[in-house]
Amino acid sequence: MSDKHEFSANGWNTFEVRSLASVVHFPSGLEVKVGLMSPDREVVYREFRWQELARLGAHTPDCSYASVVLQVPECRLTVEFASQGSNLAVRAVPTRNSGGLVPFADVFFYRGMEGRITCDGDKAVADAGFTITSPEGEIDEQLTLGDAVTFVPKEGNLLLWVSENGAPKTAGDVEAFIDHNRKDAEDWEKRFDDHDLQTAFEGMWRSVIWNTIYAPSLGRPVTVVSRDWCVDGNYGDFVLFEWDTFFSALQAAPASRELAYNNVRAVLSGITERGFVPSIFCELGKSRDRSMLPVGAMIVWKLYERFGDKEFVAEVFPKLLGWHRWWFTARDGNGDGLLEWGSDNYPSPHPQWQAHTLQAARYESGLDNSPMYDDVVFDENKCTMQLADVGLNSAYAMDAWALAKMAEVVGDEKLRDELLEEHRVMSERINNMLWSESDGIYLNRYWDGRFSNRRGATLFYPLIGRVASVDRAKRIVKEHLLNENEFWGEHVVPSISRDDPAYPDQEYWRGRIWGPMNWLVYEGLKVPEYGLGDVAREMGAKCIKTFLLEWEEESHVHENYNGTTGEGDDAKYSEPVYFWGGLLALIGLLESGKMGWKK
Ligand SMILES: [Ca+2]
Ligand SMILES: [Ca+2]
Repeated sequence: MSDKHEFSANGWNTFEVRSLASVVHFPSGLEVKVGLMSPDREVVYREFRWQELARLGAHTPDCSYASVVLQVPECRLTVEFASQGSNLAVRAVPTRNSGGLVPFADVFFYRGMEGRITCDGDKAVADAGFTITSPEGEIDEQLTLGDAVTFVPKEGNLLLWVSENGAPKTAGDVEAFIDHNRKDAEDWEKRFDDHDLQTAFEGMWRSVIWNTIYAPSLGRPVTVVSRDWCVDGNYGDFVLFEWDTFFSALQAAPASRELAYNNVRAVLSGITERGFVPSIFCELGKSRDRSMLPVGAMIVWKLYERFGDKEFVAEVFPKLLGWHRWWFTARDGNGDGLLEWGSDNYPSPHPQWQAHTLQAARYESGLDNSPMYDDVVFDENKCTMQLADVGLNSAYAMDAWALAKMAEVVGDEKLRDELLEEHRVMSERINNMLWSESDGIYLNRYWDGRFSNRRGATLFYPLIGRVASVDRAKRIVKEHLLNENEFWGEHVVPSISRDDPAYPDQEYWRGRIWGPMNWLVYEGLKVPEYGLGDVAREMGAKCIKTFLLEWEEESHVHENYNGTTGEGDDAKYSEPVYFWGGLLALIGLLESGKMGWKK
């Protein structure tokens, strides 16, 4: 494990949510933002979002190097940032340039941060002792917006050099500095000899680090699902969905322990007064009415398996345990010992979020429009659905199991035994009440006793929850997961069975493939006692293939993928660079056995 380039909240990084072509220095707040202007120096582009993305380049956690290729109608623009300590070099190179556009750089202080920058001949000086120069460039006072200083090249490409009390450099020096850091970053990123695995690793990691932004209202950097969601959206300057954010930690872990920890800490900092991690935590507030699938303890356990860090387990354990204990105070509406999804009667900070409705309870499931909940009644008095959910109950059992492992790590054997007993009791209930012998699978069950026949991939969660007996696990996998009329196929695992009437919708949780769901199914196959390693291997290979289709073609890491074709862009609701599509890559990489992760 290399921590040569370990992530830090301080230093230069691509933390500015408003543009992919910018870097900010913390704690000073100095920012450099690259834009494009016309040959007669009219600004044409000042910010770049996912829509302008052509290729996400290499990016070390500490931003010793980061590059991105952008595409606008007139040209392609390659932007590179290289840093070492407080020093920063920037290079922006347009190609295929039909409009003759010229790159420029605004240098200013990040919104809300104190700082002054002034021109001094052909250089600029900024608070905190920074000197900014552009070898073979000049300052253009006409272009400048507000308190910025704007640098333009005299001809050709833009080069910029920022240093703390440092001397200006020649163009050759700056280019050599950038080239050196690029080579070093490529060496750092190189993990696999196999081309497909290496490419998948790059996509998985880059989708995380490029979605890591600084949120002024949170006062720290954090990985958000998709950075564009935090620009003028419904959430404010950051948004942390519960399971998404824990998964961002899992996905960051192969490249950066500190970013993984940072994201776990950030999501846990949103815990509500009642002790649960809210479904939504953002600048506008929290969803105090609801939580989401409890994956936190299992993911922290996975981080422990990778890093062996007892201190971190001890740090987060009390919060995870408190959240675990909230579920039965609020989500067993009919008192039968099984949990239902729900939403309490708390005001919603945003009209789109809803609260105390069936839709809000569906949001708690994380599976917003899953056909599994099409015919369910929301019980307003109990604040839950009138349906016991296999996925939720199995995740609760998984949570108890993972917390028991953590209790052992922190040396509390009594608590460990209590949690193991809780896991046993919960498993017994699920086995007694949610198993359908005639169907050979666990099924969601209405309060009136009927089984629901809407089959989602959550019905495989009794494996990762270690709820299923070996016989039942093998039977579910053989008869359902590997059944091509239901869940198996070229691309796996569809969120709803292929023979469900809603599968052809291919819209969101109506049939599409999702990284987090796949990881929960995959890890179930890896439970040693089940002996399903062959199926896991096949699944790993399929996941890599699906992931590479979009990543290699368009640098896309999709929110979700078509269950039949593996496409990402064919649906209205599938963000193009939403990090957790990278969990498909992670599954294949874990399966390769070359990831440095204890199994
Ligand atoms: Ca119940
Ligand atoms: Ca595509």
